[in-house]
Amino acid sequence: MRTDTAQTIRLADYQPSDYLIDRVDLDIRLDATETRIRASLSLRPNPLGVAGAPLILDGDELDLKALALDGHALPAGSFTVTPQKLVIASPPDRPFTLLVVTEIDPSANTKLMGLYRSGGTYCTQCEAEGFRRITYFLDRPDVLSIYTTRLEADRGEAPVLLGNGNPIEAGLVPNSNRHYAVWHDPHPKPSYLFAAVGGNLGHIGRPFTTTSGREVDLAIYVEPGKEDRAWYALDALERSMRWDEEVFGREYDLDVFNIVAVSDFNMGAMENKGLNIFNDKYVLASPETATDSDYANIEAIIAHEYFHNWSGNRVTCRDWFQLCLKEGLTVFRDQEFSSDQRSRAVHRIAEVKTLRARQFAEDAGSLAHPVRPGEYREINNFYTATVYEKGAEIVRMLKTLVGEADFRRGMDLYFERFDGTAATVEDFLSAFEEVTGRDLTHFACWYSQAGTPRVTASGTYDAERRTYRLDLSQETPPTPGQPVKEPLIIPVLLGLVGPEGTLHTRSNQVRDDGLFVLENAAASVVFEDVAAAPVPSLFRGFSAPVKPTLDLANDELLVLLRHDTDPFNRWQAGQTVAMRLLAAMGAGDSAPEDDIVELSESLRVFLQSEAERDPAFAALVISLPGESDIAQEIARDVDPDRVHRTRLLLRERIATHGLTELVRLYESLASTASYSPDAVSKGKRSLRNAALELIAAANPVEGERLCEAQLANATNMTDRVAALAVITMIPGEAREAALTAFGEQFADEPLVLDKWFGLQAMIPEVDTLERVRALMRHPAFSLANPNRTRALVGAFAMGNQVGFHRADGAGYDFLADLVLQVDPHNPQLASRLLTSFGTWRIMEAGRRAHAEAALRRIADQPNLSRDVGDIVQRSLDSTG
Ligand code: B3K
Ligand code: ZN
Repeated sequence: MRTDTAQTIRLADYQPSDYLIDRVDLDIRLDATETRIRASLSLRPNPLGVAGAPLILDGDELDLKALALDGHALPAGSFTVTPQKLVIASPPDRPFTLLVVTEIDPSANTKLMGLYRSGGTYCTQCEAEGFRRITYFLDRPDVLSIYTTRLEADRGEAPVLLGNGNPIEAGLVPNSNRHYAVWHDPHPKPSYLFAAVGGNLGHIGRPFTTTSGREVDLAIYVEPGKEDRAWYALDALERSMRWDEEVFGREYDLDVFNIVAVSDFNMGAMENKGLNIFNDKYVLASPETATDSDYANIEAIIAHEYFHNWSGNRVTCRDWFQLCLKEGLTVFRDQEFSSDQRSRAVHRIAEVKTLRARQFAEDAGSLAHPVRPGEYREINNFYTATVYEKGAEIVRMLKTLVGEADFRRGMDLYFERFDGTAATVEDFLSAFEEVTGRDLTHFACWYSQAGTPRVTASGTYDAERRTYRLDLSQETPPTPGQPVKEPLIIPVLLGLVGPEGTLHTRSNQVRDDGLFVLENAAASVVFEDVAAAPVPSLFRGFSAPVKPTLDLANDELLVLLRHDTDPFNRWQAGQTVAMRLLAAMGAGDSAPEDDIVELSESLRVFLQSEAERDPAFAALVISLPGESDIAQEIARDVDPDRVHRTRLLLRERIATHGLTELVRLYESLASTASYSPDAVSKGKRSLRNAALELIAAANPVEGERLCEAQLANATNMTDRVAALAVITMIPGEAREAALTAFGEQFADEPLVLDKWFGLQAMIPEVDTLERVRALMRHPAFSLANPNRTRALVGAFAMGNQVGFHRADGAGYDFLADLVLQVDPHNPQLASRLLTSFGTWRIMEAGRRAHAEAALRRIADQPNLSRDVGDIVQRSLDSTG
């Protein structure tokens, strides 16, 4: 493998920049193949840098056309330039202006980093290091500048021209068919937040008045003709703005806020100052084309990018090691927003499901890394579940520890003190240390230590003394590069449960709200006045991102399912029992017949009492853990075929046991009301569709009939996709007919077609690979479009355990070939797909050997991108 260009960057080596750039004046003449950029940079030596150091500007595939310092062309010999770097050996030791003229070809930019074209629209993506693909620059987040951007383009090709900040001027270019617009952003920002858009776009919008009376023009730009589908996103934006004012005291700070939706985008969305750019998947929605989860994602991502305006933009990151400072915090903020807009308990369960499926798997696999990594070769490979989701859990734990009021005071202090600066994790924690007087040094280990801690708990009841003692201990497994771990500060929200619900007991080690803090490797908590042997309910609301092991019997867990006052732990109890059965059945132990009946009966009784009270919650309780969750739980020598069969078997048993109730439920939840994406309506649909899945598991013939009827009568995409997903799991002609009909009906709807590709890729059958290969020849398939590639190939590799991990290794070979095919034109997309090998070491020996061979084959290729080279090397290196 050639990774010679892959130099390792280390947090410990951080040095401030030797130069600063106070102002950036850009003049960008948009052209399909020859876009010219004149960048006038107001530079000065950084008092914190090395005096007299050379000025080294970053570039990436750039072509320098002109260079002048304070208006004079630089003499040859005083600078060196390559597509990657512009070095001025001895710049002046006073403020000076550098004019840099570059030319780029946006149409040839298939990496979708820097300035590129999506459809006919010019757009940018600069995080993390895309600005250097536009002009030579100090492309690092601790160089903050005030930007003025003049955009010029053909009036017909790009009637809309958008930049960061506020529009200050626009007009026609005399004697031409071109026009221009000038944008000024008064807030200093790093280059990764720069954005520009030019295109023929439709828009919707309306004014928003902030709490202090600032009038802001909100607008969302989309492909002409799709304007109607942007209203939900606009509504979500307004709710986000109001919520951030009310809950965090954060107000918007420009006269306009623009969002642009584009169809070719490497990720979800980007928080560029005043000009968010979105994958259209997270903007466009109509009942006929988007599902309930699409609506929920749009709401969450619109909020996330908006919240970055403070957590990320006003206070940015000193270096990329601090990525969690903006991402973990902003995920926490968007999760809180969604919880307030919807059901907190249901949302928490959904968050934890995602965390376990993605982050716990990452933390247990070859690519495990701390929330704040100590080193990287390619920063784009660190936009991970660990940085985002575990990063958010750390903020949530901090809030639990310091309490609601001090958390808000700490946040206020953080925003106030570090406004307009590039900050660190230590800066963030210092704000909370100051308002609480606590030392958070030990707590900070959560940022530097990878791996999911295991907490083991066991309880002893003393009937004579009426006391209950809980013994807790913690251990974090070794991860790549970190063999030995420190004990962490773990907030445990807990209570004791009896047949009437939570018991009122006393313990001087437990805070009034039920918080016990585990600070050492082991500790005990003693409760007094405990009248009868209780069942402990630990980690309520999932108060820490750990894996608890409880020595509770199944019937004790089922007491929690019935009686706990904490909804998260009610759900968790059912999942734990199911997981135990699945693991035992999958390990080949004899099927624990009594336990299966006991769980099935508990779920049946649960449905009778809860289905009506909280359908969304009920839907979660009756759904079994997924195949990859089960594989994670087994954790070694996994045979995905066996996991799949086991899960089908348990699902069938549970469904058959409760079939009468399930059919009744399915019928009673039919609705004739017009579609609304609100949480209550969504909950009813999700329970009805969960019931449909179970009915089909117990009786596939009846399942097929119901799916066909639902497909024929559905008035919205949620019910349509749910029925298609269920029928797709039943082999036979009915599913092929349903798939064909759906594909034809939505041939002109790219976002719906993505769902169609994805459902087929996830058919849990060994020969799905052949289906995927055939679909790659479908006229609508294209490797150039990230959404389409992820919909088919990503869904197969990440969402199909049986197909991707098939025993002959053909799934691995397929993905390896595909990664090598995508890498030259879009390394970020290729490396993201490659992360699906992250858990290869938990597979049984045969699969493991095939996976390793496929990885080695990639590693042996010359000219791998840094992105793919880094992932493949870490996947092979680790001892995990
Ligand atoms: N900050 C961007 C992600 C950028 C990814 C660069 N590879 C979106 C977000 O997290 O809000
Ligand atoms: Zn973010």
